[in-house]
Amino acid sequence: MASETLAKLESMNTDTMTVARFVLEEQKANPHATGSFTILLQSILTAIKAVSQAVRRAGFAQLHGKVGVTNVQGEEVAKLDVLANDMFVNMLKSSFEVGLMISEEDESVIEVDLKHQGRYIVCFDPLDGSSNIDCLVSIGSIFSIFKRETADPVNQNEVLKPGSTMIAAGYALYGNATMVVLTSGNGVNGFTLDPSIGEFILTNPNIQIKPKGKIFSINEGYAAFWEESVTKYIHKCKFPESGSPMNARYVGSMVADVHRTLVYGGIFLYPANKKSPKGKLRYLYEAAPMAFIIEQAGGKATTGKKRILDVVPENIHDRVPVVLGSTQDVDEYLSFCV
Ligand code: AHM
Ligand code: MG
Repeated sequence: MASETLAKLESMNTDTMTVARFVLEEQKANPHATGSFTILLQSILTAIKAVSQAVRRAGFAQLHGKVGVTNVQGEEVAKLDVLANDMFVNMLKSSFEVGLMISEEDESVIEVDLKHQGRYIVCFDPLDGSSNIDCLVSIGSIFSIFKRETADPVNQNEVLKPGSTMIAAGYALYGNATMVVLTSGNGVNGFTLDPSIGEFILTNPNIQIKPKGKIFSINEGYAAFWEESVTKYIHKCKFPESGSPMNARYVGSMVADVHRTLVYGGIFLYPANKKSPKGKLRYLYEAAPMAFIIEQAGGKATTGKKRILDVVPENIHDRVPVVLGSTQDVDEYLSFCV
């Protein structure tokens, strides 16, 4: 065999760890597992692949722009928001594993018909970072998974529980590659979509966040409305008593800002301000899943008053202030919150 061909063959990994294989292996290690979680996750990953493809093709397929209506949050809905939501809802329904869904795009809970009902509750933001869609800046999807405690008819109050009862969470980042980051309470792993085979491959095993970072991330356009604790903390990031000032980075897509924080370390803040006393980010499908991932990677996530995962939402679209990232950075922020 020609040496060039041999070299090519040797450089190909014939034993790649796909996300399906990874989850299956985790499931096999649990003697009580039934395989239903693997099926559920598979349906989410299929939705993510479809959304990723739609995001990449949006420019050719007339998928940029708004549809001309506002959602439950009072925000203008983008065409891709609608498409991504439909993909998530349809894939999840057809998995036969979900009883109830909460989507950022739907005012009410989405009950799955009896024929398709399963044991899980999934909350999701099908396309996060809507304001960045049309200018091609990174966007993402976020989801949290809870397990139903009863076989009774589904009830929306079942999901008004602290984030600490979540069994798994993840996000997809549609950036310069598509990556899925997952936790089921046993560490955090990142899988990159290999478009040539249509599979997510384990590329970032056991992600750990640095204890201290060099980047702070906040929308400074709201500085006039910040609480004093935020103003003082951000001032300290820029003018520390000792050492170098921190760098500022803010994408405006939570998935991108959180992913950077996870990979490079530092702190991401979307705190309360005088105009938005609960901040902007929604608990069930933005704040809580990201908090779970950050904690599982060794970081910290707080509202400024309490651990995010200890918050009990009163409504399905509740908002909550979010400060998360490297433990020492978040602790320093907390030292200003008295
Ligand atoms: P969306 O779900 O409508 O896209 O809004 C959530 C997004 C987050 O991704 C991001 O962190 C935040 O809104 C940015 O908001 P702002 O423009 O106020 O800084
Ligand atoms: Mg969102």
